Order: sequence, then C-alpha cells, then structure tokens
Amino acid sequence: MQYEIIKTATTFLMGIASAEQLMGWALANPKVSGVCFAGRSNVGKSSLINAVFGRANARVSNTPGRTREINIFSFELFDKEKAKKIDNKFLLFDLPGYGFAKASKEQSRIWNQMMATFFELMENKIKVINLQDARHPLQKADLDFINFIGQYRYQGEVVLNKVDKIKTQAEKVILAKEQSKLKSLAHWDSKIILASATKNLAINEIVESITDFLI
Ligand SMILES: Nc1nc2c(ncn2[C@@H]2O[C@H](COP(=O)(O)OP(=O)(O)OP(=O)(O)O)[C@@H](O)[C@H]2O)c(=O)[nH]1
Ligand SMILES: [Mg+2]
Repeated sequence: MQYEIIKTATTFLMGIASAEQLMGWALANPKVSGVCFAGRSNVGKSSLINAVFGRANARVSNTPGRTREINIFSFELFDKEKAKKIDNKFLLFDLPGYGFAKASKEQSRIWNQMMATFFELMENKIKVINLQDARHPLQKADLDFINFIGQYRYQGEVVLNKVDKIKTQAEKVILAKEQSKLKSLAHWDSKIILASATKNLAINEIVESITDFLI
C-alpha cells in the first residue's frame, strides 16, 4: 500500500441537518474530493469510520438512528514511497442511516430530501462506501438505496460489516449466496469487501479502495 490515512489528522468539521444547510455548505466548498459511508442504521458506519480514519472521530451509538446528521470530517494521506504528506485535504461524510424503521414520517422526509440533495451535489466527486450487514445484506432499505444511487454516477464499493458474527457453516453458505446476488445487483466493482470494525478486519482493503479513487 503506497498511501495511508494519517489517523491523527482526521478532524471533525461540522454536522449538517437539512438540505438547505447542505446547499449553503456546498456553495462555500465547491472543491470536494472524498468518500461517504452510507448504510442502514446500526450497521457500523461510525465504528468502521473510527477503525479506518482514527479513533474518537465518528460518534458510535448503541441506539440505532443516533447519527441523524451528515457529519463532515477532513482527512489527510501519507505517501509512503515519497515519505511525505499529500498536500490536499480530503473529506469524509458519515451519513445518517437509511431505512430506520422507528423514524417518523417527518424524519424520513427530511432524510430523503437531504440525501437527494447530497448525492446530486457530490456526483463524480466522492466515492460511496455502501455498508451492509454481513448477516443480513440486501434488506429492503439496502435495495432501495442501490436503486436510488443508480440514478447518479458514482464509483462505489459494497462492504459487508460485522463478518465476525458469521460463525456457523450454514451462515457462511448464506453469506456466499448473498455475495453473488450483490455482485449482480450493485452498480459498482464486482469486489465485495468482508469487514469487521470491532475485529479490525479488511481495514487495509478499505483504505486502498478509498485511496485508489482519490489519487
Ligand atoms: N460484532 C460487531 N459489532 C459491530 C461492528 N461494527 C459495529 N458494531 C456495533 O454495532 C453498533 C452500531 O454501530 P455504529 O457504528 O454506531 O452504527 P452506525 O451505522 O453508525 O449507526 P447509526 O449512526 O445509527 O446509523 C455498536 O454497538 C457497535 O459496537 C462489527 O464489525 N462487529
Ligand atoms: Mg453512526
């Protein structure tokens, strides 16, 4: 791996709670390059962000649906071959979980509007890391997201998180079947990453997927 994420340099910039606020932010920040993490609530977006970008950055919750805002961070890369920092600063977006069953109609409306605005504004600028649960991928909300993102041009990657919870042979067989379904459905790389935020599995693969896109 030529590039690594400088974990101590990841900085929380701000939380965004509405489409209007997002449009204002985008006007003030036209030059964006980075990555977003999207997935169902509780799938481990914030945990994986902590594992990839450094501790104590994304807020990890025990209550599903806690990240209701788009949390924006900046991050920096180190070029190991040249032994120096890359000049650019990149952006990381921790998106609020989609398909949160307990969300009110009003919350869902705000989320939909904010996400449509987000993905319109960020087209071609950022990579999408779509996190799904390794034990239960391709839930209705995941399929809805895959359809939704298909209308925009994005490079992306599906990451199946919590793979540490897959223990029995039967679960492994199900996972293999779901993986091949995902490969045919997702608009992106045929590669599916199996990861665990708590066991630090596939962190380097995720870093590589991000830096390949950025540089
Ligand atoms: N076993 C296991 N647990 C995990 C893993 N990743 C996250 N968790 C746990 O899953 C719960 C939810 O994690 P979060 O990182 O807050 O999930 P999130 O996707 O950011 O959730 P929202 O912000 O609500 O959308 C926490 O209790 C984590 O400790 C993993 O790889 N393996
Ligand atoms: Mg979160």
